Amino acid sequence: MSLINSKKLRSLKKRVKNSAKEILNRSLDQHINLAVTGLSQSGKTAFITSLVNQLINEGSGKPLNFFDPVHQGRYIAAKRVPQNNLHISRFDYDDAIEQLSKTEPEWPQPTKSISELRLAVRYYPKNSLLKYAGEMATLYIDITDYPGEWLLDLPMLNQTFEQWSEQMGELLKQAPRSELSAEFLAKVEAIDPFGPVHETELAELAQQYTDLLLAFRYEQGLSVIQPGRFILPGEHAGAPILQFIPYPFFANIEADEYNSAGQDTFIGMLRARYLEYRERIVRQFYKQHFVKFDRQIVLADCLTPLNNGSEAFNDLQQAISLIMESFAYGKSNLITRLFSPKIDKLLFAATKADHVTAEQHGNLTSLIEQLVFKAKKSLSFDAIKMKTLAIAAIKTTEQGQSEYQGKIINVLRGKRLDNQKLITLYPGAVPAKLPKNEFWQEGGFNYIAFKPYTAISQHQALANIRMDQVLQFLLGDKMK
Ligand SMILES: Nc1nc2c(ncn2[C@@H]2O[C@H](COP(=O)(O)OP(=O)(O)OP(=O)(O)O)[C@@H](O)[C@H]2O)c(=O)[nH]1
Ligand SMILES: [Mg+2]
Repeated sequence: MSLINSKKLRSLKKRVKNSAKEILNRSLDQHINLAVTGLSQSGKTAFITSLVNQLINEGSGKPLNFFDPVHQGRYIAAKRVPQNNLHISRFDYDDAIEQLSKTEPEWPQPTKSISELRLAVRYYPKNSLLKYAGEMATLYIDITDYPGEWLLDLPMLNQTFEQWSEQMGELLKQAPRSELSAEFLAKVEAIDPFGPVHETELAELAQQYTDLLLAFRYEQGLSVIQPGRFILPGEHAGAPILQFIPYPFFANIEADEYNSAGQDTFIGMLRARYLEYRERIVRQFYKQHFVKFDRQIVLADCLTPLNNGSEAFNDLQQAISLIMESFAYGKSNLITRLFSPKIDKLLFAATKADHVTAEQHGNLTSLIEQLVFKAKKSLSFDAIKMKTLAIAAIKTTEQGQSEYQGKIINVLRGKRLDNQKLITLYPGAVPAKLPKNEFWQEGGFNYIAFKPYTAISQHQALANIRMDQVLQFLLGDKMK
C-alpha cells in the first residue's frame, strides 16, 4: 500500500514538475514581427540576408560584441523554420547566399514585392537560476521585406482624387520632373474629361505615367514616387486597379460637372480607379500587414542621392518625411486614427557605410539623423523608440592608409561594381549636415559602387559594419 502511494506521489511530483517546466518554457518563448523596408535598391535584401546569416552563424569571424546574448555567452543557436503566412512569398535566403558564395561573388537579385522568413533563436535567459537549471528559451522572429514605396502612398488615404491630382500636378510641373513630363501633361490636358472613356487609351496613359515614374526614379535618382505600386506593383502588375493617372487640370473644369460625372466619362473613371486603389491596395496593406509589425527597420541609401546632386537629395528628404508619417503615432495622426499600429521600436539605418572611410561614419549618422529629425519635429513619435545608425550589411571594402600631398589619409580598397577592377581610393567626405549650395558647387560627393570581394564559405558570417548594434536594438530586450 505504502509502496503504491510513494510511487503515485513520485509520478505526481514528476508531472507537476514537468508541467511547471512547460508553463515556464511557454512563457519564455516569445514571438516578434520584424519589418524591413526602404526605397528600391536601399539594401533590404542584403540587410535581411546578413541579419539571418549573423544569427545562424553567430557572427563567426567578427564576433557580435554589442549583441548582449552573444556577448554574455547566453546565445545558443538560430535556425530557419517554416513561415506561418503561406500566402506570402518566401524570402529567398538560399539564393542570396548562393550569389555571395560564388567564386566571383555577386549581389543578390533585386526583389519586387513582399516576402517573409521565419527564424527560431534559442538562448539562455539572463536569470542565472534558469541558466544553470539548463532552461532554454526560444524567440521566434518573422521577418518581412516590403518596398518602402508602398509607404509613400499613406497620405492618399486622406486625399480626394482632386486633392491628390493637384499635389501630383505640382510635382510634375516642377524641376527636375518637368524636364520629362511636359509631353505627358500636354496629352492629358488635351483630353475631354467628360468624354467617353476608352479602356485601351487609359491603359496606355497609365503606362506612360508609370514610365515617367520609372525615369524619375532610375534616371533622375528621385525618391518621391506616387502611387508607389506603379513602379513596384507586386501581385497587381497589369491589373486595371493600377490603370489611372492624376488629372492636374481641375482649374479647367466645373465642380458640379465633375461631381456628377459618371464612370463612363474619362474623369469619372479616373476617380473611381483612384478610390479603388486607395481602399483596396493602400488601406489593405496597412490593415493586413502593417498593423502586425512589432518593430521596423527603415533603410536609406543616402550616398547615391549625394552622388546624384541636390535635387535628388532634397527629394530623398521629402520621401523620408512621407515614410515617417507611417510611424507617427500621436493621437491626432492619420495613421493612429485609421489603424492601431503597435510598432514600439524604429531603426533608421544609413546603408552601404562601407563605401566611405570609418572616420566618415559619424557624419553619415548625423546626416541621416538630420533627415529624420526634420520629419520628427512636425510629427509626434512619443510612443516609439528610435535609433539611427550607419551600417553595412555586407562589407565590401578594406580600409588602409596612403600618402597624399605629404599627408597620411585613410583610403578604401575594393572591387568596382562596374568593371570588377580592384582599386584604392579616397571616396571623399560625407557632409555632417544637410548640404548647402556650396557643397554642390564644390562638386558634391563622388562614391564608387563596390561588389562583394571575397566569397563566403558555408557557416561563415558575412563581414559587416554594426550589424551587432542592429541586433541589440531590435532583439536585445526580447532576449533577456
Ligand atoms: N557596398 C555595399 N553595397 C550594398 C550593401 N547593401 C546593398 N548594397 C548595394 O545596393 C544594391 C541593392 O541592394 P539590395 O539589398 O538588393 O536592395 P533592395 O532594397 O533589396 O533592392 P530592391 O529589391 O530592388 O528594392 C546591391 O546590389 C548592392 O550594389 C552593403 O552593405 N554594402
Ligand atoms: Mg530586395
